Amino acid sequence: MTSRTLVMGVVNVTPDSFSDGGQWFETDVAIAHGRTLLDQGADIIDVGGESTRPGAERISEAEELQRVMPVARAMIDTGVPVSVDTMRAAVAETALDAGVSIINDVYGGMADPGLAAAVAGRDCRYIVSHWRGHSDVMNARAVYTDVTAQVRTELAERVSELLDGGLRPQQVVIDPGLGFAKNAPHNWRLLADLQELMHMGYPVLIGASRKRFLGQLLAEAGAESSPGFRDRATAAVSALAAAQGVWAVRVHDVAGSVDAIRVAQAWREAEDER
Ligand code: PMM
Repeated sequence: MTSRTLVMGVVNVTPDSFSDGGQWFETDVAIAHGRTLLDQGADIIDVGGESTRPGAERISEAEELQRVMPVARAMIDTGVPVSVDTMRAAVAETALDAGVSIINDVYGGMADPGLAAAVAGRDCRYIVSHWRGHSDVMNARAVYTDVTAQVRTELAERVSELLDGGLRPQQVVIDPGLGFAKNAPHNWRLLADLQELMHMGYPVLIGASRKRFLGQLLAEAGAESSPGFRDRATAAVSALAAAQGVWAVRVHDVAGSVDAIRVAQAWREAEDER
């Protein structure tokens, strides 16, 4: 039987994320939100303390730990696999010591060269995203002649450097980094070419949830398009990505994607029975 796509539910402990900014900033509220996502069927909880929003200010390591660790610990206590969204080696190490099973680095190890060493030798997965620069420069770097080929090549180079740094292939998950140095046509092209990423031989994670390219699609159709109205479009991406066999989707609204993936899974299983 084909394995089901996993749902990674997002808990952003930040005052300023674009999609859910500030809503879960208090520790207790963040923990309660994580439990709600679990009740809704999340397979993994992703805890992040630093916003990747364009123009977002960097926070200190101490502040990041203070935001992330209490929530990560509470989630680990529930027994669910926990992922920590960080670009800092020191945060990754503290998180791994506490029992986190996935380090989610949207910077693909490029923001902190110590990250590869921090995760190598540990019993964890490492999500390597395609990344071309911090939010202040990423729009200027959204220039490609063939986005899929270039993202593939750049991701392969990153992975190979990380493997040279001691990471094991079984730890690697790749992510095209939708919206990071990519405009809407780039994101759609990468989704349409998902099989080419899958052929790289690593599990693939897709993070489309509430992103601006979905807002643009809805706005063009005259529909409500602010981040809070992008969950149905996100669930549609989850269904289509699951139909392609991706390892996981990272979403804010878990319930919608859980149902979407149930549909995709039933459909795939019926195909397998042929
Ligand atoms: N997108 C955001 C944050 N973290 N992690 C991965 N692996 N992939 C993504 O696409 C991704 C991510 C965007 O920020 P948000 O949490 O505020 O939506």
